[in-house]
Amino acid sequence: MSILHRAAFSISAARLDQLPAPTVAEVCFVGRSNVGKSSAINVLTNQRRLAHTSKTPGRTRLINFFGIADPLEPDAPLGFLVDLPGYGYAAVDKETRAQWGEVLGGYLRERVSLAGVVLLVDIRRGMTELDGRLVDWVAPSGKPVLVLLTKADKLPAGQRRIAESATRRQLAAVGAAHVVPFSATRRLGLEDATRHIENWISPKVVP
Ligand SMILES: Nc1nc2c(ncn2[C@@H]2O[C@H](COP(=O)(O)OP(=O)(O)OP(=O)(O)O)[C@@H](O)[C@H]2O)c(=O)[nH]1
Ligand SMILES: [Mg+2]
Repeated sequence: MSILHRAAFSISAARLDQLPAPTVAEVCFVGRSNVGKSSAINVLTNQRRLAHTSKTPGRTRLINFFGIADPLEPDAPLGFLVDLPGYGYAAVDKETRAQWGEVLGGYLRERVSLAGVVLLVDIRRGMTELDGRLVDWVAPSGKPVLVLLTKADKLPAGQRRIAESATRRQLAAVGAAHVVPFSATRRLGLEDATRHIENWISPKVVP
């Protein structure tokens, strides 16, 4: 069983000053609205409704923290999975969008407990300008990025591979990026993604 299956809701925050103290490793899920962030969290944690999913873009409006319980210390989590609101949602007014950009940018640049970033990109659409900007925010920190090419069930295998190599080329300048075609509905790429995220939260010590 994956340690990620032990995730449970901890807190929601609207602003950076409401986040828990940065004491344990955090893995955040970022990407455009409706790309499948909440669905990915649910399948990775093997829970159907841990993170709220919706057909309506812009559903996740708060920063939601899910704690991974430590079996030896039930009161102190081993780490957190963090579901962030999506960006690029046209129906959001300009001011809200600018505000959110600041919260997201601040979180990615300054959160000392951030161990790795899961960037979700719709496999049919590929990386957009906003996704590129996000990678640029993270890159200077040297933190690893796992790109999940979501909704891979919507493309035949050949096109999936083309999208995968195109994304790899776009990320060539980012040292620690790993690209995985992913489907929450078909559980595609699940093992690979799980291994990566587990290792960020609870690194395997290699002698
Ligand atoms: N076919 C298919 N649909 C998916 C997949 N993952 C998510 N979806 C669908 O895409 C829609 C959006 O999924 P969410 O997980 O809510 O997306 P989100 O990125 O959390 O969206 P916001 O919180 O609004 O930014 C829902 O209708 C999901 O059922 C997938 O792997 N395959
Ligand atoms: Mg969501």
